[in-house]
Amino acid sequence: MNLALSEGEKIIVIAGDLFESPRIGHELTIETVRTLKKAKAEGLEVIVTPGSHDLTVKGHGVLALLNEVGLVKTTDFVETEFALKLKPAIVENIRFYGIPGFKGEREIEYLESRRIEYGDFSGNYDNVLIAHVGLDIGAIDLSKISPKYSVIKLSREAQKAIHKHFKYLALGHIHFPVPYHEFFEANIAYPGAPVGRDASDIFETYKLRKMFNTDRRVLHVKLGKDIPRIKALKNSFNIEVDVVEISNPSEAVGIVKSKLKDMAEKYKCLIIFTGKISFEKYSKIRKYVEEEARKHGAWVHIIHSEVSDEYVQLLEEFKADLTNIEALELEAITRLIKKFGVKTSPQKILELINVLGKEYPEGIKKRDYDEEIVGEIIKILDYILKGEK
Ligand SMILES: [Mn+2]
Repeated sequence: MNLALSEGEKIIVIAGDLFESPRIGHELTIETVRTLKKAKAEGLEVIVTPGSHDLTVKGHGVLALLNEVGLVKTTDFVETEFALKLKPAIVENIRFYGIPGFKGEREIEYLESRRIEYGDFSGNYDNVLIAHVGLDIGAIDLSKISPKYSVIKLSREAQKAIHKHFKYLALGHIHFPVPYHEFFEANIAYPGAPVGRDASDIFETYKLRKMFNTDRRVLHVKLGKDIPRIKALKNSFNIEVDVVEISNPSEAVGIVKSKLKDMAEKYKCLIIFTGKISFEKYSKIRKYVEEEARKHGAWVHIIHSEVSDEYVQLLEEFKADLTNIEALELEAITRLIKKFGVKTSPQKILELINVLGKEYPEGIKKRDYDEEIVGEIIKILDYILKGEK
């Protein structure tokens, strides 16, 4: 809001996933209403196209509520058997069409097969397409940023069909800024998430600052006669991130303390790698480190793996998150098998849990898969019951 006002602009576009889920709690709803009321009082219009996280099957999420009371304008859509029909939201001389993010990424299918009905392009309007979709726009190889980003390159025909009508494509869904430059001319771009939603995004913020020498942002888009001119309004959004590797347990608290002491921003985030420490010691220092973070009002994310080459090259964050969960599970299992006197290794029990937690892959018959899983479980149980280590 403030960044828009500082540029003298009156329209804010949110390209989806304003919220983590379509049904948020009352606290956040009230806070959002308050913020949007202020925006309205300042003369700001907020246009929102729902993202995959904002949508419910029947479209009754909190975004619909905000639209109903006039605090935002959501772009409308109807899915028919053959097509996605869009109804625009019009503000001043701009007509906004919006492609929402569906579960299972149907939106990209609609774009590629050109089964989107936009309706009206007449009159003296600039047409803008807001799209919550994972598109490869050629500016950067997103698979190198994180494997969580799956993007698809549209065929030339599909691209042509869009750019024929639209002066600009405001994209959402990808949390990394693409392109990440400060000034550029383009008819398509991802601003990226201003803050983000999880440890992986916080780590991306760190990488963005250290390796790309830039920051999180919103985009200021000037629709001129030709290709729009874009300026990145960079901002820390009050978030400070640091990364540290601890290789000696006795240094852990001291290092964390000194790192946190130097942080000046309101939201302090520290990502800690502990892969060089044995698992037993790791679970001990974790408690002390978390205690220290609480004292500083900071958020810490401890990853029990080593800082790898990948990290230097842009670390693949999901893997790190998962090893962390496994580490916590192992800790719990170790305690339980001691308590119950089970004679097996914690790794075997973890293996069992992982097999039981497998999801049905697509295109496989449930029954066949069940049989396969039962077979695997019997094998592991057999191993455990025979008391082998
Ligand atoms: Mn999304």
